[in-house]
Amino acid sequence: MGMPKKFGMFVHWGLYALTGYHEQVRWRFHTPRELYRSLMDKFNPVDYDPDEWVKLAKDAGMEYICITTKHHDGFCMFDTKYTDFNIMNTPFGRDILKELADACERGGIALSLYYSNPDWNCPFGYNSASSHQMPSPGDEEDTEKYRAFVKNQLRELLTNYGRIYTLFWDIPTNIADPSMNEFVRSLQPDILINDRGWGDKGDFSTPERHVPDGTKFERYTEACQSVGRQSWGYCADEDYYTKRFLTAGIDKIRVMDGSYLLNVGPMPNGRIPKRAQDIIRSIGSWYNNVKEAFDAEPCLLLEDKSLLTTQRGDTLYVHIPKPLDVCGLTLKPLDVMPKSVTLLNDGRALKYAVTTRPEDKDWQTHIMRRQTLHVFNIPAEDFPSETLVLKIELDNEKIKI
Ligand code: FHN
Repeated sequence: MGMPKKFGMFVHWGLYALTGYHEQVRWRFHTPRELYRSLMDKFNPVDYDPDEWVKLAKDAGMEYICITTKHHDGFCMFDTKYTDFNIMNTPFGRDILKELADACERGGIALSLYYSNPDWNCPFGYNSASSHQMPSPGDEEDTEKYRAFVKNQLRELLTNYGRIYTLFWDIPTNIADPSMNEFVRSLQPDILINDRGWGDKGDFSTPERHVPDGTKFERYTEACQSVGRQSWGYCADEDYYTKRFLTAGIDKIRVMDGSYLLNVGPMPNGRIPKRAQDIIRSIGSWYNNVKEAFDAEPCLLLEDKSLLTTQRGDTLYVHIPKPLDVCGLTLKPLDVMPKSVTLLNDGRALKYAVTTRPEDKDWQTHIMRRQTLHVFNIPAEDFPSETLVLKIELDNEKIKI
């Protein structure tokens, strides 16, 4: 049984968007802290419209939005009393997170929070036990003081913005402190917490930018990926992934009963890049057409290992992540005559038969080998860039192999 919400939109947004390069731009360019902080004076996303973000996500079949409240650079996209390095001290001067939380409430979509353990702005945030650190001259490692700082910010985040679905800690601290997640749960008892916090494996695993092998996840799992390869934050020259690549990954994660968090990086003006919006809409159209195939158990391993299958009662779903070279498919060793075969990608009915194909005839003995279910005229060329999913309805047959 997977996580309650299956598909979400990840949002990496902060001062780094101004550079159009990468969310870790400060680290990559070794930018001194004060110079980077001066970006605050330029951040004024006047076109920010969280209702537009919520609509984009909901129309795509997404059930939650997870936003970076604070990335490694330490800049806070929310009104916090514990550092001046926050959105209220920019020309924009409004609480981005509060406006998103309100839009999520209006739109009936859940809100999740990303919080970075590394904090490059905090003079006592350096953690020699972890990665992604960027101390500045004069900083002093003080884990106790930083832990208190984090708890103070968590209290703000988990008190002031309504119900929070998940907490996405980022970059494990490698410091074992169960009190941190206990503190989180004391403020939001129903929250789900990931495995990147303070020495705690949390409620769910977080494979990132890859699809694990296997047939079904053994624990709650939220896989995350971005619409582009270069960056999670806004990148002006992004290498966007193809629809085929993204739908194949989403399909496999969802077949394994994982959830999928697909990321966009909004621009400095607050709008999600058009290309990213187009990808979310296109992926969403596919997802809405095929998602019933994920409300099913992974099952039946067909001889063709490139095909995935899921089953719910008398309904079998065949997932075809790779491009078809031919428009027919023999589903060995399936030899059950179905009531119907449908292509979920557009709902059309497909011709099928249980038949012996020429390659199944033993020409020496002319003995027909086993009959199998064959599906004809699959319109593979009408869907060159998305994972195809067949829905096969059987007659009170439980598929057993
Ligand atoms: O270093 C970060 C990275 O910038 C991005 O936020 C990803 C998203 O999960 N997390 C870390 C890399 O694993």
